[in-house]
Amino acid sequence: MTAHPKNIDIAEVVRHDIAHHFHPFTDHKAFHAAGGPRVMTHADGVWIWDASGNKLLDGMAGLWCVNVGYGRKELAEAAYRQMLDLPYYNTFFKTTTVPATELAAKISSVMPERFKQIFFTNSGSEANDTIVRFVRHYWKLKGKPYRQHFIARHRGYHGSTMVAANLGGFAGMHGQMGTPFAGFHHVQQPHWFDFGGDKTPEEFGLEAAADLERKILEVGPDNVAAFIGEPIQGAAGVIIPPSTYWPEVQKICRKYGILIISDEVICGFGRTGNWWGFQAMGFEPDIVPMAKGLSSGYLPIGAVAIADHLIKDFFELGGEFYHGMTYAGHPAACAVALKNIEIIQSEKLVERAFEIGPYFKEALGRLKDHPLVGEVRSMGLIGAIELTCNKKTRKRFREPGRVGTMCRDHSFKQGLIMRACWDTMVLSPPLVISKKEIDELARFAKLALDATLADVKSELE
Ligand code: PXG
Repeated sequence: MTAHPKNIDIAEVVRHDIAHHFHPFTDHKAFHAAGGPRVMTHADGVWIWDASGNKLLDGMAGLWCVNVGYGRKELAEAAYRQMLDLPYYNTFFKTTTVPATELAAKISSVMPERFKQIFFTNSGSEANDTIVRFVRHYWKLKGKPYRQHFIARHRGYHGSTMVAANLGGFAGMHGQMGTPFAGFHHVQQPHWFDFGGDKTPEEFGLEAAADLERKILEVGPDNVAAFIGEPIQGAAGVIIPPSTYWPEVQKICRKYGILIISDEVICGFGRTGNWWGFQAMGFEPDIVPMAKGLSSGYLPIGAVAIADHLIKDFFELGGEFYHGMTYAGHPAACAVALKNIEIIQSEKLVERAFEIGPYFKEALGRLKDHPLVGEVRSMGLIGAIELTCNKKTRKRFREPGRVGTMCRDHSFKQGLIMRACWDTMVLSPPLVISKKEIDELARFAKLALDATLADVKSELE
């Protein structure tokens, strides 16, 4: 597969895009000044083509989501068949559809025993909104209406709806959305590279967890409803916490009776070489939001899994839960997600990510000696390359994000889609990536680093 078979008038698409398309997370002035969008047209496996015929290795699986890779006919067929049978029906008012019910059962079957009930949404953001609604009502039912506060991490990412952005710890998002909601708090992220100083990663992991306890005591232990965290923070730059962090967080939450929410929107469905990130990190959550890898991005869908001990009281005492979206449990999205999980199971993609993880780590490890690289880290098929102007002290370049963006742009030119989270280069390829493709990925990344080095050599210390 090379150029797209259809004849596309790229110039016209770009013109229309600039004239009419308001993009998410985009500085439009700069974007338009740079000539508008790169138009993606088709993809297969780990490869994606743009309208000019450039072939790129998609090191980000779209936006951390195309776990089974591109070009899966079975998923297109599942949507097609379901749309002919029943394109839409709701799951309100005591009705269901076959795919919605089958998918709920399937998700439950790949989770620990206690997760039997699944609530459907259309995205990860909606999943996290749902959780805040659920948890606040839950604590009222339990006779503790004061447990309303949520604690999350600085630079945690939990979505872009108002509530999800409040849970998230992105100062830029908070700054634009008006007064942040009361009751959302943020604590130290377990990012040793930036904040660990002279401590060992293990010491720093405990220190980051201690910041959670400090915040709990500040808010008042009885006022805290839940702690939410991504097992590995994705959008913050693939922050893999030190081994001491999550077990300590769990201990602290249990000590004060605080619920644990494991945001599995990126880590779920095999990304870390385990079905769930909480299994990789060794903790046991009460609530699990998921999206992305649930359908490998082929159709939009999200979900929330809730443990039995919460569900029991909620169903018994809660009455009607006044919450739900028109497209919750959309039949076509559910049919695709169901088939997607079947593919993950039949092709053993979780086990595959686990087995190929060390090869990915070794390939990234070859970049460690590069003058720009302060650290590389990975787990399963998610990884990061930290850029620094001083390898010894781990100092960052001036103007966060400037050098990362350069590196990302060079990476595109070399044929690799690698994303920059400020000055951390991140990778999260489809779980079907082969060893040969991992070698290519590392080779392209090295070329991108070399080209970036040529631009910033004078700034190295
Ligand atoms: N939780 C996590 C951990 C996420 O990564 C969401 C929730 C929200 O999901 P939806 O489906 O509402 O987008 C996400 C989404 C980036 C980037 O720049 C990451 C996400 C979304 C957009 C951009 O890395 N993650």
